[in-house]
Amino acid sequence: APSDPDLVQRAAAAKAALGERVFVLGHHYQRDEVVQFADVTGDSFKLARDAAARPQAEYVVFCGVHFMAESADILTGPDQQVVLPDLAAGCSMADMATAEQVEQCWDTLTALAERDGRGIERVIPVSYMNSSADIKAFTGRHGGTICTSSNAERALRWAYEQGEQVLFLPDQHLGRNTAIRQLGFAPSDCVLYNPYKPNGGLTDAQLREAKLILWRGHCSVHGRFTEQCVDEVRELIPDVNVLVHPECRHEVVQKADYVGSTEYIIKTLEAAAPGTAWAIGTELNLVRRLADAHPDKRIVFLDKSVCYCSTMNRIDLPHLVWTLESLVAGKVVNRITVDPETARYSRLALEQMLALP
Ligand code: CIZ
Ligand code: SF4
Repeated sequence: APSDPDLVQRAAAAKAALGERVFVLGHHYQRDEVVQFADVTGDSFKLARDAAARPQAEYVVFCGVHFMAESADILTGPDQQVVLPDLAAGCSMADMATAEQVEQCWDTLTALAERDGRGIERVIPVSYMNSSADIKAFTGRHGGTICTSSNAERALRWAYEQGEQVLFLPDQHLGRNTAIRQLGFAPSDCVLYNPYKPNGGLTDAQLREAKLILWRGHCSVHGRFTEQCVDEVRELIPDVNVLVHPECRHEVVQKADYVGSTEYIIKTLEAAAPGTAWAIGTELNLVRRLADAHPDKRIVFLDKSVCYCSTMNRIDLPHLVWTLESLVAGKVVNRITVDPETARYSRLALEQMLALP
């Protein structure tokens, strides 16, 4: 639906009044009505870095979800205030690993290592960018690294140089897909740790022998694509190229032609020849925008049902207008802050990612 012209005009006026004092970041999964006001767009990692690249901006308005705004707060200067236009914009995947659950898992692994007469240092945490600041800090405290969907292979290879076993949080699919497709692991090298069961629902032997312990988290958007979606689109468009994000389930990734991060998906479509057909397995706002940007290619969504990220979509034009107008009035609403201790250890894990070979 077209945006309300009155709200468009108010957002533009408020943004103009703030000038260089505000920097608006827009994630690729945001609505068009919001993205039109973004100074930069990107995936979660690119936006966190871009936020830090504009130190003169007093206010960083993060049109994305909560964990992304936390990362921006961690990486920006002390005088910059990060604002999330709707505090209910969380991430169901990030919420699947709470600090308490992860500490309990670590206690379980520590106790097992002690019983075996081995150190817990053999276990290296690797956490996906899509996690809370608490989980990033946990990762930094225990000598691990953060990863994104672009560098998960490098992060895992690095981790196996530091230790023998990896605890991968919170997206089981990114962990499994990377280990099997890029590191050549067998499915049996991986176990799934269920935080709602004692010992993760695993035996001591399973926990001890697994090369990779996958946290039982997933993305509710990417997790919806099925093998049937791939079969159906291939039947409908025989020469279609199926391109999916590695947050999709392993069976779907195995059936796809290309697999990669948000930035990879964007670049692949830019480089694709005119007249080619593509079915994309990622969030729908992005797929629609890509289809509009490439009218010379046939770009379809890999599912027949609608598949937005509902929490991303909570950031809409009315929330953006309210946020910007509040800032004009000198009132900072919905500020996201990470406490200094958490920020310090999170930064360690993020810096480790940046130092990956
Ligand atoms: O699924 C997501 O939320 C992704 C891929 C985010 C990001 O920007 O990395
Ligand atoms: Fe979280 Fe998935 Fe939404 Fe990304 S698309 S913010 S991982 S729920």
